[in-house]
Amino acid sequence: MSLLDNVINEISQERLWSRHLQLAEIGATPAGGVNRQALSREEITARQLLVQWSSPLGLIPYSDAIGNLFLRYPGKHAEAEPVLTGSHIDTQPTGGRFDGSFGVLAGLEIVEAMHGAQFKPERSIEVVAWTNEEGSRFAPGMMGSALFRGQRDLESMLKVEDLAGISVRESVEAVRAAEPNVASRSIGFPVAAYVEAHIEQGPILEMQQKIIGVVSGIQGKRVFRVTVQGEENHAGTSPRALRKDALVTSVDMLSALHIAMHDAEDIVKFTVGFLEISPNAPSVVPSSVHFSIDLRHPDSATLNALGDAIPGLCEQHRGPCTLQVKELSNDPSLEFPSVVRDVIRDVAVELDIDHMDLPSAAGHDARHLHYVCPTGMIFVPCAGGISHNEAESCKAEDLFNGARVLAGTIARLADRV
Ligand code: HGY
Ligand code: MN
Ligand code: MN
Repeated sequence: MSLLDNVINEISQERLWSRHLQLAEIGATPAGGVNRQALSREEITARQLLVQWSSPLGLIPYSDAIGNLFLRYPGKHAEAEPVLTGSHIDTQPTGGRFDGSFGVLAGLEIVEAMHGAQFKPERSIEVVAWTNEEGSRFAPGMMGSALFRGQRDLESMLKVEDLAGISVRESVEAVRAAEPNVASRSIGFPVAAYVEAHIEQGPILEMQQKIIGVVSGIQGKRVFRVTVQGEENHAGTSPRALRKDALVTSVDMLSALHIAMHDAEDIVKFTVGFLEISPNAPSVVPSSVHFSIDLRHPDSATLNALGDAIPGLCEQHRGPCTLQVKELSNDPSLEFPSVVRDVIRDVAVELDIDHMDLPSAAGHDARHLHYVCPTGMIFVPCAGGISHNEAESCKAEDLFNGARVLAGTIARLADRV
């Protein structure tokens, strides 16, 4: 047996599964999901558990100024750029047990297997949990990986606040204060390769009865935040002609947007998932509405054209209100390089695991790492393709096979110098 076989044989389905269940207890919801939002008290507890699991393996923990957490498994050449693998452990408020967590726990599992097989790669391997992938508590999402890439400015991200007025800055400070044993490092460093394992969050693998998805790329996404400002008034006394009802205006705007973004083929994905009315009182004419727009399309030119139309459409339908349309992120579609996809596919073939190539309709931190180093992704199925839902569910055996393919892929990439 080769050393690589020894590593793959050390992957434990039972350990990997039980860690998913243990991690899911932190922020567990009554409906069986997880609410562990970015930089929350729950995420602090989850990070401590990761560090605790990694310490018997001799992994060295680091975090940076946005709170990205790295667990380093040293290779033979300390000075060589490391290979990174991981994902995120923050969730949507009604998130599932596997979105993000699988990539981080699979990363931990493969270094545990390497440690067990006494496999020391040429390059160091780092398991990473990126900060605020979901972008639910603090927008925009993928804050940690975007900053790592150098796409955003740290100061402006630290100023972002949640709905309660708590800033990213004070939240990161709380996270890092709770981790006195985690060394500090600066944001962004050279990386040899990045591979992220993730649940598909869509139905294709399950429908095709495949276990591994070799991800070809990620579809483009633009995110907007719209503010409609009207005027608070009395629900019984104010005449319609004098009202500046921010909700009536928003409903009209949303209807126009919905019609404009509709395509018969169902390729355009247009979602308004967040809407906040103020003062949100039954007998008060709403004075302001904030809503989000999540727009996705695999063709960057189409995404650009549709996204560029949004401010004008909103303006046409603003009625008596004032309007602010702010674009929070604009990421084009991308294709991962064959140099990583080929390794993933080769490993799946060698392990005799059913696989297929497919694009990612969801966004991932791998989007940003793509601009740092050769990057790829490994998908495993989830039941019914359901995700961003407390009912999200996966089979232990699929996670196990995903980790086996990840182990082979990372071991190979980390042995290239
Ligand atoms: O919505 C997204 O695709 C991101 O992964 N949260
Ligand atoms: Mn995710
Ligand atoms: Mn998600």
